[in-house]
Amino acid sequence: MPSIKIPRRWEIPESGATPEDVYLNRRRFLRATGLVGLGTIALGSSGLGCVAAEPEKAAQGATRRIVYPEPDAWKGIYPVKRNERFALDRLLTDEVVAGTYNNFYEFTTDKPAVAALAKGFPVHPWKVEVGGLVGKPKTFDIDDLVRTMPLEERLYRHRCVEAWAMSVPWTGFPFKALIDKVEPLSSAKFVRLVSFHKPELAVGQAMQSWYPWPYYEALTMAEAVNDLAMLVTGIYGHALPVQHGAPMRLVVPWKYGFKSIKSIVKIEFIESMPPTFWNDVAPREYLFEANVEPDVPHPRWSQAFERLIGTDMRVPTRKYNGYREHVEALYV
Ligand SMILES: Nc1nc2c(c(=O)[nH]1)N[C@H]1C(S)=C(S)[C@@H](COP(=O)(O)O)O[C@H]1N2
Ligand SMILES: [Mo]
Repeated sequence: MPSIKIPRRWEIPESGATPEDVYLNRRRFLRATGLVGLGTIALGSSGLGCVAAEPEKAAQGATRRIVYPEPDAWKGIYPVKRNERFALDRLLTDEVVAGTYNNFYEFTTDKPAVAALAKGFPVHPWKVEVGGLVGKPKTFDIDDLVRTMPLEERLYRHRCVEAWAMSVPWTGFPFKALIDKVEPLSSAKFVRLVSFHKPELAVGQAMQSWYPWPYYEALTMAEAVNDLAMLVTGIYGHALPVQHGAPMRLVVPWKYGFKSIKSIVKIEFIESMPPTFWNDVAPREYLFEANVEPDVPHPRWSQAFERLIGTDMRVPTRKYNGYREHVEALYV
């Protein structure tokens, strides 16, 4: 079991924020904690109550625009060529819909509020430590990864265990390309991935201290080197916005979304099956394997159908999320 760290302090992410961002973050924070009423009273008594309607409009505007990180080092990288082998049988999800409906508990459990709370979270510079049972452990700089790895765009379905789904154009490279660089030993049977731990900047990590931060996930080696498993650095022809897991996240589209860990800082090759975040939090509900299985209900809801976000459509869920031919050999 990973050690449970108690955050020492928390604050609303303000580094590099404009006054409007700060205001927005406070409102989001108040809403996320159910303190909106109190906040309104406080604002009213300090004489700011009279402008309450305007910032609410600003808040809406701010969440309708997706903020893509654009450090100089990534200039000219996106968009990249699409790999037509990964086609979709359904429409792409609207970019703003996907970017304003996020699961990223480090910021908040309130999906529409993640983008605003994540805005300004520093994703550059960023390092990813890759080690464990490998011949060539190495700490990679994200700038080197996006410059040297074979980036391609793929259209993938995404199925959250909560029974909503989307289809998005990810940009990234096969996980296998990174694995090959570090030369895993034959004793490596699993690969474990870890997200950042910054409760001073990620208010959800600070406030929800009962979760075993940082977020951690894992795959078997065979899953990690599967053709579909991607390390993703971009979406919709841009660098990943923070809410989607900047600067680099995993995408394993035949598994429930919680396996696709965001904002990775560490990748470790190990011998035996490690614990994973959601399996530790609720072992009856979230399994290590977590393959999309329409016939296996969650203890509290059916997994037979999924809601396509941004539409009124409810469609049948497919085994392995429609990727049977790519992955079924892994599970015989
Ligand atoms: N670090 C981290 N990674 C995470 C999560 C999270 O809360 N923290 N949520 C997961 C879940 S449940 C889903 S459905 C997807 C959502 O990705 P999206 O916001 O890009 O759609 O991210 C996954 N990766
Ligand atoms: Mo999810």
